Amino acid sequence: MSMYNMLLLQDMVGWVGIEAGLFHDYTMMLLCLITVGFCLFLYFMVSSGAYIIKGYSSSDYLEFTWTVVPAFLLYSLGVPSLYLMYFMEGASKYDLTLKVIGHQWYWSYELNDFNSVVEFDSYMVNLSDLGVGDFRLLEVDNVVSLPFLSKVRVLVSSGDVLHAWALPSLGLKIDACPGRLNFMNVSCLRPSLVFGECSEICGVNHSFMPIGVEFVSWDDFLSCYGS
Ligand SMILES: [Cu+2]
Repeated sequence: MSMYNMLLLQDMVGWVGIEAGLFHDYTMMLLCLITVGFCLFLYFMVSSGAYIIKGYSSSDYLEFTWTVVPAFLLYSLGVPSLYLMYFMEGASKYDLTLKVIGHQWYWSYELNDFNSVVEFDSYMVNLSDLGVGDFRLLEVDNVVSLPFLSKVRVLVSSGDVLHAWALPSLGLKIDACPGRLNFMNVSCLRPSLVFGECSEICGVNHSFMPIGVEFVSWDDFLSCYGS
């Protein structure tokens, strides 16, 4: 989870998050190289006194370079970006479906793969009810349990206004729009408890509708919700 002194992304627990983290690092590396390279170029140009534009008019070599180099840089960003986009589409077969409905200001969840429908609401735990070691503004009364190392399809919608269901440590975020069903794949690599928050300003208590998901083994998952 994110801490107050963190500068970069959280430790990722899912493939999409890991790939997104790698892409982030790669992009930052390119940006730093370009910035440092450009600053060095400017420095040497200015310090050598060769910065007079006149000397560079109609330079085929220069025009070729400033076309090819940015094109190559954009290409090297675009290819992994497209790869990541299709990677996030994920599998077309699922082990499980979780329905998430955003409300002002709580989340309700539904699992339909069992004999009877499992439905529950998830509210934030009030500050006065927090125990020692609990996370302020992140703890919820009903955590969603999902099996790890499995493909979970999450269907997201809203009962009132726009919300967004986000789990930063999985690299996932999806809008919850009223009258529309969005879906994404959630897959976690190891047992973990992940937190998220509503990521679309949805009203006065927008900051107080956190998301809590725990990834457990199939046995624990089935014993939690029944077979
Ligand atoms: Cu919201």
